[in-house]
Amino acid sequence: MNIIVVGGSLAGLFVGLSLKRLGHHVHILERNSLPLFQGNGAGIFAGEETRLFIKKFDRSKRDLTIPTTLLRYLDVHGNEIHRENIDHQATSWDLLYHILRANFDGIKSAYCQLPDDTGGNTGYDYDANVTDIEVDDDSVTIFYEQKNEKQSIKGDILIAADGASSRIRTLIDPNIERNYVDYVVWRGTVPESDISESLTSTFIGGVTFFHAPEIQFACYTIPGQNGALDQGRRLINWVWYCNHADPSEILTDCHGRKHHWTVPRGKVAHKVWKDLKQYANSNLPPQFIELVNATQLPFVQAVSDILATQACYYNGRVVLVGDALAGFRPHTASATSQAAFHGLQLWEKMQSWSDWLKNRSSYEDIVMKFARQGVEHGQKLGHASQFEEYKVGGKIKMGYMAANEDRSVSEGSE
Ligand SMILES: Cc1cc2nc3c(=O)[nH]c(=O)nc-3n(C[C@H](O)[C@H](O)[C@H](O)COP(=O)(O)OP(=O)(O)OC[C@H]3O[C@@H](n4cnc5c(N)ncnc54)[C@H](O)[C@@H]3O)c2cc1C
Ligand SMILES: *[C@@H]1O[C@H](CO)[C@@H](O)[C@H](O)[C@H]1NC(C)=O
Ligand SMILES: *[C@@H]1O[C@H](CO)[C@@H](O)[C@H](O)[C@H]1NC(C)=O
Ligand SMILES: CC(=O)N[C@H]1CO[C@H](CO)[C@@H](O)[C@@H]1O
Repeated sequence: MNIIVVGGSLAGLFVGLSLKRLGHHVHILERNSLPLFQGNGAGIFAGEETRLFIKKFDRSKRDLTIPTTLLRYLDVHGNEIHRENIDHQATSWDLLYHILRANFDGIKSAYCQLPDDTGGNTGYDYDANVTDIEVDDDSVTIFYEQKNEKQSIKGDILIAADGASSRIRTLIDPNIERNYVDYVVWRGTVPESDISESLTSTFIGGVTFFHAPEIQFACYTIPGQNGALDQGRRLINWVWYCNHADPSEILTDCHGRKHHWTVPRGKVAHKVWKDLKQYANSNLPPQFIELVNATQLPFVQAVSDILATQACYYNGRVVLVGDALAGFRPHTASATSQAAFHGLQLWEKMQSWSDWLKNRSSYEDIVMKFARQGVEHGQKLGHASQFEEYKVGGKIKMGYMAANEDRSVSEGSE
C-alpha cells in the first residue's frame, strides 16, 4: 500500500518504519523547516514498548539506554529522605530520533551506523505543512504547503502523527480540545562534566525527586552528544513542574512572540528565566539549585490533557497515532512508549488492506484502552504532585503506568 504519514517526529517514525518493513511505501510529511531536528530534545524513558520496538526494528543494533535503578527523594536541605529500587531505562529524544531516521530513510549521522535497507520505498519531506485532507472510497488526498507552494499527494491510508495539537484531528473532529491543566514543565540538561563531582555522585544511576507544594522536580542521567553513553560524557536531565493559573508570560518568548504550548530551546525570555532561577534559590534543595543554575538552554511547556474519542476514521483510511491520539502528562513517562506501541500494533494488523479491514476493530479497542489509561494515570499523578500533599513513599508512584496484559505484544522475530 501507499501510506502517507503526517508528522515526522517519534510517532511518525515508529509507525513509518514498521510499515516500511512490511513492504508498504511510506511517505512522511513534516512541517519543520529543516531537514533534521537538531538539539531540540532532552530526556525520555524507554519503556517496555520502546525497547521491544527497537529490538525488533533497529538494525544498527546500537545501545541507547542508561539503566536507572534507584529512586531517591531529597528534602529541601538536600538530605535523602527515602529510596526505592526501580528498573527503568533512560535515553534521549535525539538519539532515538536519529536511530529511527537511520532505519527509516538511511540518514547518516554520528549517532549510529547505517543499517542495511529493506522494505518498501520511503520519503521524508520537510518544510511540508499539511493544511487539508479529502477522503473518498478508495484513497486519501493530502494537501500541503511547501516553500509557499500548494502541493498534494494521494495515498491508500493516512496516518496522523502530528502531535497533541494535531491538524488532522482538528479537521476531522474539531470538538476535541487540548486543555491546559494549570501547571507548566521546565526542562533542561547539564553536561556531567560541568557540575561538581559530589553532585554527580548524588545523581548517578537513579531518578532523584523533590516535592513541595505546587512543585515537583526530578532529574536523571541521559545520553550525551551523539548519544554518548559513557560516564563523563552524558547529560543530567531535569524536569521541573510549577503551578501557574495563567502561563501567558512564561509562554511569551524572547522576541515577544506568544506560543500556545511550548517555548523551544534558546527562545525563553531572559526575565522569565531569571525569575525562575531566583525562585529555585529559595525553594529547591541545594543540588537542584546548582543544576538549574548551570543550565544553558532550558525550555518550557504548558502541561495539557488530550484524548481523541477514536483512533480510526473513514473506515480505517485515516488513523491517529502518538500524541495526536492521546497526549499524556509527562509524569507518566509513557508518551514515547505509546507511540512505539502504535508502531508495533500496526505492524501486526496492517499487512494488507484486507487484513486491516478485519483487524481494525481490535486495533481500535486495544489502542484506545492504552490511551485512556495513560491520560487517567497522568491526571492522577499530576493531581497528587501539584494540587495535593504528595506522600513520599506512598501508594502513588511517578513513572510508568503499570504494565497491562492487554497491551502485550508478541515477541516473535520480525
Ligand atoms: C523536536 C522535539 C523534541 C522533543 N523532545 C522531547 C523530550 O525531550 N522529552 C519528551 O518527553 N518529549 C519530547 N518531545 C515530545 C515527544 O516526541 C512526544 O511526546 C511523543 O514521543 C509522541 O510523539 P509524536 O510524534 O506523537 O508527537 P510530536 O513529537 O509532538 O510530533 C508531532 C510532529 O508533527 C509535526 N506536525 C504538526 N503539524 C503538522 C502539519 N500540519 N503538517 C506537517 N507536520 C506537522 C510537528 O512538527 C512534529 O514534528 C519532543 C518533540 C519534538 C517535536
Ligand atoms: C501551517 O498552516 C496553517 C494553516 O494554514 C497555518 O496556520 C500555520 O501558520 C502554518 N505553519 C507553518 C509552520 O507554516
Ligand atoms: C549560580 O551561577 C552564578 C554564575 O553563573 C554563580 O555566581 C552563583 O554562585 C551560582 N549559584 C549557585 C547557588 O550555584
Ligand atoms: C494480530 C491480528 O489479529 N492479526 C490478524 C489480522 O487479520 C488476518 C486476516 O484475518 C489474521 O490472519 C491475523 O491473525
